[in-house]
Amino acid sequence: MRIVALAGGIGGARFLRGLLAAVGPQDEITVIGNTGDDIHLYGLKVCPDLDTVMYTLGGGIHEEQGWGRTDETWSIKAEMKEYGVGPEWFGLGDRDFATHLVRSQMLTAGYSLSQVTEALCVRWKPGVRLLPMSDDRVETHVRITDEQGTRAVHFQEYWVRLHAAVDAEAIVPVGADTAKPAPGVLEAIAAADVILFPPSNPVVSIGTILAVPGIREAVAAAPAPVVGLSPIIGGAPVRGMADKVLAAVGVEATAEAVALNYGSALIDGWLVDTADEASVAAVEEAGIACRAVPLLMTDVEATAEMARAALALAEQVRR
Ligand code: FO1
Repeated sequence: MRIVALAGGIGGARFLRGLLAAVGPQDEITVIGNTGDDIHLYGLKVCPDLDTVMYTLGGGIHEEQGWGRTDETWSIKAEMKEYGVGPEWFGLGDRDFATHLVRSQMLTAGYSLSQVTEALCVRWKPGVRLLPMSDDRVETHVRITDEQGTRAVHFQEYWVRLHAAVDAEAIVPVGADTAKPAPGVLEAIAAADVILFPPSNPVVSIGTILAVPGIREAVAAAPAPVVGLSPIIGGAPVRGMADKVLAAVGVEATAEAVALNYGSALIDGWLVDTADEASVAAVEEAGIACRAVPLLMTDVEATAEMARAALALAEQVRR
């Protein structure tokens, strides 16, 4: 079976680990990763979501944190601080730095981000084909108003420095309108037997991937069933601050509202947590097959069970 999954960072990566545990060696998984969170720091290109997927599936992730490398050290960051060079609020460890150095060196030499990602994955062997959504630069910016007035900040500044404590007034994936899907993205979607939306952020992760012209259209037109898993349980994000960015696009932070926002033109099936069983009927009324199952990714086996439920629902709704 050919499975395509659109994925953001931590939630997407953890779901993919369960998916890998649920499928067999004959199944092929292609992951289309969000690159709207990418940030340029110290002259280096940092791709947090691609790296989180790569490290998580490759066994190099810092498990508790969910991002960055295990057994990390922080000498470079400390040295930068001595030079008065920030940002101090973004944690790039020494081991992680090596990834950004290799990536940036290859990009400078003329390789595309997809080629670089493939090269990095030779080391990490994530067990999936990891494609960036686009080789073109896309950067999510968030419009906020604070004591400095109304301004746009990079998504990482909003998320990490400001902890999403200020209301997001608008989310803009800068560059997405002219970005092209990376090589292989549209082909993988068209050839998929199943397309999954993991419980990633529907606005700044899945939403950004879908904002690349051609990707949303390809998913909607794909012959494969499309099944999503709710990142919202009981009216709150399972982790992260998805409610903040949902408010910016006028979507309530409920499992039902997120499903309806994707809409039946895009998704055929939707999994909500058992805590949200009451929303199943409303989602089904909107033309989306819906089931309530446990959606807490407490460990790999519980996550694999979620993946099995998503694949089972895909079979039931096969177009
Ligand atoms: N998240 C944090 O909360 N604080 C950090 O300092 C931080 C650094 C960081 C460095 C590399 C990387 O790949 C991810 C990093 N993240 C950090 C996670 C990241 O900000 C977000 O969780 C994702 O971009 C959202 O998917």
